[in-house]
Amino acid sequence: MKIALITGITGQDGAYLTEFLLKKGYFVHGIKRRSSLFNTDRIDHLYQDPHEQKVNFQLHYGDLTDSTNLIRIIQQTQPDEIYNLGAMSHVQVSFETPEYTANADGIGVLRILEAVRLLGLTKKTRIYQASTSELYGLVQEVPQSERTPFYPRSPYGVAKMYGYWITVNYREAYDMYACNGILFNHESPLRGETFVTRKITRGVAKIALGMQDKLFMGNLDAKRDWGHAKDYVEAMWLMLQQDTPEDYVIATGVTTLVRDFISKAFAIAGIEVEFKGTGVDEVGIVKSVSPDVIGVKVGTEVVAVDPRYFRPTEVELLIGDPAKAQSKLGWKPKYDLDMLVKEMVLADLELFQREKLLKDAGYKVLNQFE
Ligand code: NDP
Ligand code: GDR
Repeated sequence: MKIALITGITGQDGAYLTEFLLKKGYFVHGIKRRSSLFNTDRIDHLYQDPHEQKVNFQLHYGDLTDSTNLIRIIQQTQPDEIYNLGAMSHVQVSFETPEYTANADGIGVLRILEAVRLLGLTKKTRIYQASTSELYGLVQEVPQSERTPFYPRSPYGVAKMYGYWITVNYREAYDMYACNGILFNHESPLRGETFVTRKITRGVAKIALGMQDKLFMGNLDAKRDWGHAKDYVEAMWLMLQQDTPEDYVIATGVTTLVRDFISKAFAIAGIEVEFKGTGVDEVGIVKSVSPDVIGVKVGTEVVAVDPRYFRPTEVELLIGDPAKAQSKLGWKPKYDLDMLVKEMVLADLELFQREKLLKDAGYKVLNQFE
């Protein structure tokens, strides 16, 4: 039985990758952070009682900023594959917490590589590093490939650039099997609520159900190459199954404006929105509504711009060239953007329909401080 160790197991990709590896027959170890509330929602359905026999999934407390604990966990688990997905992954938040981001997202990668080297596991353990299209930052060329120069535009991107190069350096210096997956944006119903796609699909669902009036957005002109996380975790695994370790771009090759993602999401909920105005004065107005939508009326303003969500330096355009992954890994995404948006909007409609039903039935969470 192969053994995998996943950092960032409680995140979006960690959840999909765990499910994928368990199906392949792996024993999966995951590192979760201690938090004051439960933070394992995304993987609770995979939980196995450690008192049972035949357990093949186990969580360990840890943090990428603590090498002592990484060395101990790697020593205890002796993984064949490490997937380093843990990171402070929000670009805008990295402007607020730049030093922490550098520590977790940059030096954290070094800690993993060094732990494997110090423990004498360089020939046994293969390492996947979660690199990112944010490395490209300010546009140098399109589409962006493995050969495109980097120009990161945020503390997150800069920290990830260190992670990228230290992975390449350890591969070359110590002959380690270590790969960078340069993944473009990938989303799902499990996406964190403050990333743009999930913020939109949650907002659209609430607006359609009459639970929210408006969606306040940042830069509507940004363009992203969006794929589905389920497809992308398969690419991570494929990278670690090759004869030689290499770096790969994982993307769909299609780019879309934030504004168009919003229109698509509203359309799934039965609401046609048209955009008017420019810059901070741009708004999205309801043009038509299908008869079963109760929450909105034609002519209502449902999208507005709030400059609070603008970034000090923005990445305007991302579009990836997945040719190498297609030819060498045989990787091909199963989802396109329309399938992704539909899955996300329907999942959020279901989520908030349940919440609304409870509220309408008079259910109220008791607040001990009231
Ligand atoms: P999420 O934000 O959903 O998950 C991040 C995970 O990292 C969470 O489990 C989080 O724990 C954990 N984490 C955060 N800080 C630390 C730390 N100091 N020590 C240990 N664990 C930590 O991200 P995604 O699943 O979307 O992304 C996975 C990885 O891929 C990240 O490294 C991200 O930067 C990278 N990436 C993501 C892309 C995307 O579009 N999704 C594209 C390209 C790269 P907790 O749950 O406790 O917060
Ligand atoms: P990104 O994702 O920065 O590409 O990083 P995000 O979804 O946060 O932003 C995408 C684009 O949308 C614009 N935008 C907004 N973004 C957010 N979050 N909220 C808004 O209200 C809003 N309005 C417009 C942003 O300015 C940006 O241009 C993600 C993360 O998962 C990283 O960890 C990963 O490395 C990259 O994708 C690839």
